Amino acid sequence: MTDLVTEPLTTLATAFPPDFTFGAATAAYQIEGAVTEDGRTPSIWDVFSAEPGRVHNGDTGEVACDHYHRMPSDVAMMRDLGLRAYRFSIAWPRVQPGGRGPVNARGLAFYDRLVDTLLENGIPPWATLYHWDLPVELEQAGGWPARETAYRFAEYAGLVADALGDRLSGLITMNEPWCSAFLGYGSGVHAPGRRDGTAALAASHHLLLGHGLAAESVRAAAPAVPFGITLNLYPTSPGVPPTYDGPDRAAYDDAVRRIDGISNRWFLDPVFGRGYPSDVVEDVRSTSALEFVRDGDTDIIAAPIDFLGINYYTRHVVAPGAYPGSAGVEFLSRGFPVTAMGWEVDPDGLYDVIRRVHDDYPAVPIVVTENGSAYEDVMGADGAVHDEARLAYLRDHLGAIARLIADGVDLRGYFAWSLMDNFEWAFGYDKRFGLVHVDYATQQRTPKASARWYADLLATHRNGTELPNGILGP
Ligand code: IFM
Repeated sequence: MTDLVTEPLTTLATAFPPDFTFGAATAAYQIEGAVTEDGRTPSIWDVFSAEPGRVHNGDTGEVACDHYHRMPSDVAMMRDLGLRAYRFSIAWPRVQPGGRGPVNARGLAFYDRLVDTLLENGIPPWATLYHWDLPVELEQAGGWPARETAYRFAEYAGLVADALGDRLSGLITMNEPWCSAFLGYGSGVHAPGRRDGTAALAASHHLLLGHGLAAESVRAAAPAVPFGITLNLYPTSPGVPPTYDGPDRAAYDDAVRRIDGISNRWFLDPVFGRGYPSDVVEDVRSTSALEFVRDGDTDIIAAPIDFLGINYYTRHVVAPGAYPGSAGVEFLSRGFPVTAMGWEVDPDGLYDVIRRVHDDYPAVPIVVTENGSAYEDVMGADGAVHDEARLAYLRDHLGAIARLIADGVDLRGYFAWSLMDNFEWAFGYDKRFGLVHVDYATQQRTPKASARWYADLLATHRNGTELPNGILGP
C-alpha cells in the first residue's frame, strides 16, 4: 500500500458535519440495460447509439451494467461501502412510455423496489427525473426545442412524485440542462444529434421551463420532498495572470464573460429569479431572437428550490480566438495533469465555482451531485484495481468541500460520479468513471482502491475513528 492509501482519514472526516450526505451517483441509461423490458419504449439515446458513428465502438446502453436485473446485489454493494445516499435517475420511457398517458406500472415498479431496497439498507434515495433519456415520440414531436415537451415533463414529474415522493430524500428535475441543450441540439455529439443553434437555445429554455413547471406538479403531489435542479457549472478563468495588462486584456475578460455567460449564468440567473442575463441575450442575438421565451416564463423558472445541485469536473480557461462555433473564444490547457477525458484536474475550481454561487446568488443549500474522474484502469494480477489517481482526485476534491464548509458555505452533500463504471455517452464503455470496476463480459463488480478509501472515510466519519483494517477488511 502506498502512503496515499494509508494516509490518516480522521482529519478529513472530522471536517464534515455529522449529518453530511456522502453518496455516489449513476444514471438510468448508463447502467440499467433491459431497454425493451416491462413496457419501456426507446429513448433518444437508444436511437442515437444505434446510428453508426455516433458512439465510440458502436457501444449502446442495451445491456450496460445490467443493473435492472442486478439491483438488489448492487444495493447490497452500496451498503457494504457504507454509502449514506444514492443518486439514480428514472428512465422516463420506462415510467411513461412514449412520454404521454398513464403510468406504466411495471416500469414504475422497478423504481419502487429500488427505493424500498435502498431504504431497507439504510441508504437515502435521491432521484433525478431527467438524465437525458427523452422518449423518442417526444423527440419526433419536436423534442426539447418544442414548448410542449416542457408540459409533458411536468406531467411525468408529477406522476413520479406521486408514486415515490414520500420516500425520497431529494428530487432533481434536470441533470445538466446545458448538455441536453447544447450537446444534444447544438454540437450534436449527444442524442438526438441535431446541429442547430436556434434549436439548442430553445431547448435550453424549455428544459428550464420544464423544471419550473415541475415545481408545481411535484409540490402538489409530494409537498415534503426536497426539490432541486442540477447544473454543470464551470469556473471560468482567463488564460493570463490577474495582473496582466497587455492590449488584449479586455478581450480576455470578454472571453471569460461569454463562456461564463452561456455555461453558468444562462442557467443560474433564471433559476434564481433574475431572468436571462442581458449580455448573453445580446451574444446570442445573431443566432436567435429568443422569441420562444413568453411572458411569465421566467417567473415559472424561478420557482423556489430547496437545494441547488452542482456537478463539477474541471475549469474552463479561455482566450480570445477564432475557435469555430465557440463565439470567438478559445479553450486553453494549462498543462495540468488530465483525466482520461482530457479534463484538467483542478480541485480549487470546485472551491471557486461553489464559492461564486454562494457569493453571487441568493442563499440556498448546495449539494455536489456529481464529481469524479475517468482513468484507464487496469486490473492487477492480484485482482484489484489500484486507481490511485482517482483516489487522489476524490481526496483533493473532498478537501475543497471541507474548505467551503469551514468558510461558511451551506454545503449539504457530495455524490461521487460514479458508483460504478458505465456507459459514458458518446465515449461508450471506453471511459471508466466508477469507484467500482465493472467487467462488462461477466458483470463482475470489484471495488477499486478509491472505493475502499471512500468507504473508509465514510466509516471514519460515522464512527469518529478509523477502523484498523478499513471497513472492507484488509
Ligand atoms: O457521465 C456523465 C454524467 O452522465 C453527467 N455528468 C458528467 C458525467 C461524466 O461525463
